[in-house]
Amino acid sequence: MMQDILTKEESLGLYRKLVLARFCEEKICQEYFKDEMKTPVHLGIGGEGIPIGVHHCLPPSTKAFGTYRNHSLYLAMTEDTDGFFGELYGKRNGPAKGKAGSMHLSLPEKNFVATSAVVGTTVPLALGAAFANTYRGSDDVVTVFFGDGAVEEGAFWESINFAALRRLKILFVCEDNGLAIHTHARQRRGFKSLLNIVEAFDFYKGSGDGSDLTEVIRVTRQVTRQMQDKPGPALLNFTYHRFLEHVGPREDFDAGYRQKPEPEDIKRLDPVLRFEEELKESGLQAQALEAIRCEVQEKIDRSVKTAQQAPFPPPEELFADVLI
Ligand SMILES: Cc1ncc(C[n+]2csc(CCOP(=O)(O)OP(=O)(O)O)c2C)c(N)n1
Ligand SMILES: [Mg+2]
Repeated sequence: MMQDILTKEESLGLYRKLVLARFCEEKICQEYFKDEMKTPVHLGIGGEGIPIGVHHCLPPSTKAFGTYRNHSLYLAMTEDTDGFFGELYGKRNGPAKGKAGSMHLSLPEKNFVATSAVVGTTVPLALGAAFANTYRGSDDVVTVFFGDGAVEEGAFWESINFAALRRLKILFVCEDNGLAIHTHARQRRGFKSLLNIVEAFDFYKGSGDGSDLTEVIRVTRQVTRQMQDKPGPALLNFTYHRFLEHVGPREDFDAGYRQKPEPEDIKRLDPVLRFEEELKESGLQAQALEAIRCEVQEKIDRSVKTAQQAPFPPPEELFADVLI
């Protein structure tokens, strides 16, 4: 039950973040065809509950790393819609002054350290940050989000090994949609259970339905408590349904590699509808939720206008802030 683990204030804050992430991506879908956003977009519709829920359970000093499917994490950690859309439009008011685009969003001053288009690549970076914490005697946790495709990268297993060896306080979070582009996990993997293998490395572990924000929070709290009591790494695996194509704003069920969910399944697969249902069952008035939705939509519309009107970085700054 939601009320057993979340206060009313927390639930409303979480609903606001869910709606913020969802509405931002729906806005991208509406605007993308104008070809003003010069960036590929990997939309996370269906998976928003995972970064939002995990982030909710960790103290603000937690450094986070992620993938190119990073919008919900960025928004959960920063709520910075001006910077978000600025970056997507390639404008100077983006956190990377328009040079990163969607796939490399970061805001280190908010502990959102790095995301990348290269699969698995931020896993060893997060490991380094966790090692640095231990080295300095800091109690902070580091968290790294990655897709199930990253589990087939060598860097993932090397990182798991070192994290276990040094008992690092690092939380590995697999955002498991069962797909690497169009290829299902069963066509890619020579092993049966990721969680069982990782347990052999002496890890804390947890898993659940990532479409259920309350469950994400319950499982994450359990594991982070264990990490606090006796330092060590943990792996969380949350499943979810990717509603849209791998990259871009459309559905792609006509591509034939998977089936469109039945209408009666949508309520279960959609984390926003699911959380909304729970909020109503807990006695929250529909008007309170409507007020949040309106406020969030207005904020997003303002940020998109600001981004459209913002200047591009000037040509003389082409090589500024770039490592070459
Ligand atoms: C090292 C590397 N290999 C291959 C690719 C091409 N590629 C881009 S996304 C992707 C699938 C990754 O799937 P997953 O990690 O499950 O993330 P999802 O897109 O499902 O969120 C691949 C193979 C890449 N970007 N980087
Ligand atoms: Mg995947």
